[in-house]
Parts: sequence; structure tokens; C-alpha cells
Amino acid sequence: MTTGVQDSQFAGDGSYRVDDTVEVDDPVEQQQEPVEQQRDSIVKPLPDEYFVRHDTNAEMRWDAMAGVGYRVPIDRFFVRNHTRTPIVDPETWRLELFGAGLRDAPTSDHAIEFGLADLLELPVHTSTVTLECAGNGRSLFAEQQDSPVEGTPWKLGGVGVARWRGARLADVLERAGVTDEAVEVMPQGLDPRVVMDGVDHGHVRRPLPIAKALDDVLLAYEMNDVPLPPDHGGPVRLVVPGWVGVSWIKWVGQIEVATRQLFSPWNTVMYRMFGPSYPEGGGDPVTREVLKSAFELPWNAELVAGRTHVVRGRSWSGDAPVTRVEVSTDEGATWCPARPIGAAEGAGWQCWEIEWHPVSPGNRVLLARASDGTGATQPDSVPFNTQGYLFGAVARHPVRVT
Ligand SMILES: Nc1nc2c(c(=O)[nH]1)N[C@H]1C(S)=C(S)[C@@H](COP(=O)(O)O)O[C@H]1N2
Ligand SMILES: [Mo]
Repeated sequence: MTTGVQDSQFAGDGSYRVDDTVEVDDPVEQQQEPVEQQRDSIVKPLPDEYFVRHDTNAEMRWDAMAGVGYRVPIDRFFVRNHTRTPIVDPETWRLELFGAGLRDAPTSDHAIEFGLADLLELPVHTSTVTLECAGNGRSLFAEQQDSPVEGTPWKLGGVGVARWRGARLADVLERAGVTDEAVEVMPQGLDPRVVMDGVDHGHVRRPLPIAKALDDVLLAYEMNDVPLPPDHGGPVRLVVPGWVGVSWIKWVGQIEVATRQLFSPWNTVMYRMFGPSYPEGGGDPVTREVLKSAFELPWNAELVAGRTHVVRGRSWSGDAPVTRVEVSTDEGATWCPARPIGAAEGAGWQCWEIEWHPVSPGNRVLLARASDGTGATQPDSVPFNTQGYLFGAVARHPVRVT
């Protein structure tokens, strides 16, 4: 293997076994290997005021975005790791491309390689895009619809907007010799293999149709104007505008280019819609994100009665720009238009605010309902799916008026 990755095995119970010897020059560091073995699944600091931990993942607290600018700073951007953040050396990192959809059909043993320096020579593309986990809002299936589902119990903080910079995947595919016969690409991560309930699913990978791959997908090496940090896929990850987070493969190490449809656990048994409202045997794999809104308030925020509060929030959609947001403070009996704050940047969210003057103390619920350019509006409820994806219903945000 040409890439400097520390390989380790996810034990499934949240612990890790490091298989390869960790290469260190300093003998003192070598003695500390047991500490390295116990390293957290996430590298960056996760202060309680910014994050809620869920196993190998870290959810952004929405109140940590109050008064913060348009983009989510890296120090509070959510992290979703199937296993753990690998430390990949940008100097030795290589992207390997192979498959029947490339000229002369190179096999993985004779893959076409790109280093970071090669990517940096390609035309630079920058875009502001929302990244969201397909399971964002999952806990609300139980909380609001009385239909609990398994999986990471995100509230609404499995989302963020950043400015991504990199090369177009299309430019890399063209230089690698993509042919008209190519149907799908399968990017794969360099993080440890995913073992769940004793089943080895292999490395994180998920197919993308060639039309999307050649359209607006980036191989990003910068996030918010700094080199892509380890937890977010450094040195290079995919940016797949409008599509669920799982297609944004981090630490991408190889891409198969195929002349047929491809499958992986991430588009067959996971990240697919299962349940009574979907076809038997499973519905379509999850692709685009749905319309959602969140308030920049903690759950059960305390607000003083008899005063006017400026309450802010943000709305986003994987389909089209947000065109309108309404807020209700009376259980949906009446709705008031929210005031937009600035315009959305690129494929990022729309920020907005309302003024609220709660008269008397008590437990209350805030509702925000967005519409987007396709004419869609957030519904009151969404059909249940067993893995709890795409919770796009209006969220009931509890607050305490004191
Ligand atoms: N290689 C790899 N890529 C990955 C993942 C992963 O575990 N391994 N998680 C995916 C999921 S489910 C999401 S939601 C996003 C999260 O990106 P972030 O951690 O930068 O917020 O990365 C995606 N890319
Ligand atoms: Mo995700």
C-alpha cells in the first residue's frame, strides 16, 4: 500500500485494535503506543458547549451557531465516522483509479494514480455547500411520531455549511481516460474496514452515477480556506452537492469506474428506504437531501416572559434554494413569515429571524416551516422508514418560558 494510513480494526463495541505497527521515529513515542490504541475516534477537540457525542460521532449543538457567521467553523462542524479518523499523510496519499469504464480498462493492480500535487495542478473550484447526514433528525421519529428507529440519535445538528475547494472529479476522470461506456463510479475511503454485528462490510464506499460524478462533484482538499482537517476527510474527500453525507466519501483512496451498476452495503442494506410505505425488499437508495429547518437554540432553551426575543434559525434543501420560511409559536394555529438574513451562498442554507414576545411562563414549542424552489414545503409528518433517514417534517422545538 502506497498510502501512509494507520490501519486499525473497529471492534464493533466502540473499541479499536490497531493491526499495523504505528510507524514512529521517536522511541519515546513508541512506548506510548497503548495510548495511541485508545485514541478517540475523532481527533479534534469536542468541547461540551459545541458538541454532543454519539459513539464515534459528534453532533453540532445548534446554539453554538448563535451569533456565528454564515459558515460553520471547523471547531464546531459535526463529525460522522463509521469507525475512526485515520491520519493520512498528504505527501504519500494517492488516489487510484481503475475499472472497465476507463480507457484500456486498468485493473486495481495497475491503477492510474494521482497525488495531491497532481490535484493541485488542475483547475481550482470553490463552492459553499451544505453537508448533512441522511440520519439527521432521526431521534424525532421517536420524539414526534412515536415510531422509534435504530441508529445514531441525531437531533438536528448532523448538518453544516462550509466552503469547499478542490478539483472537479470530472477533470480527474477525464485525465484518467473515462469512456462513454462508464455507468457508475465507486469512491472508497482509507479509514478502517467497518465490522458490524460480526459482519465485515469492508471499507466505506458508495456508488455514484456517472452523470452526477461528471456534473458538480469535487475532490476537495480545503475546507473553510484551510487544508481539509483529518476528521473531515483530509487530505482529500468528495463533495457531492445536494446528496446525503454518506456519498461524500472522506479520505478517498480509490475510485472504481464501472460500465455497470455497482453495489455496496451503503446503497443496499444501509442508506436505503425500508418500511411499510416503501416497496417490498426496500425502496431506492437515499440520494438527495430534503428540506429542513432548525433554530439556533438548545433543546428546552429558557426564554424570559414579557420580553421581545430575536430568535434565529436556518433552513436548507438538497433540491433548490429556500424561498420562504414561516414560524409558529402557537402549535401551528398561526404562521408568521420569518425575516431572511442576507442571501444563501451557493448551495448553503438560508438564515432567518423572527421576533417573539412570549407573554406568560410555561412550556412551549417553536415550529419553523420552509419552502424551496421546487414548490416543496415541510410537511407536519413524514412516513416512517426503519433506519430513520430524511426526517424532513417540521421539527417541534421545545422551549421553556420562565
Ligand atoms: N471514508 C468515509 N467517508 C465518510 C464516512 C465514513 O465513515 N468514512 N462517513 C460518511 C457520512 S455517513 C457522513 S454524514 C459524512 C460526514 O462528514 P463529516 O464528518 O465531515 O461531517 O461523511 C461521509 N463520508
Ligand atoms: Mo451520514
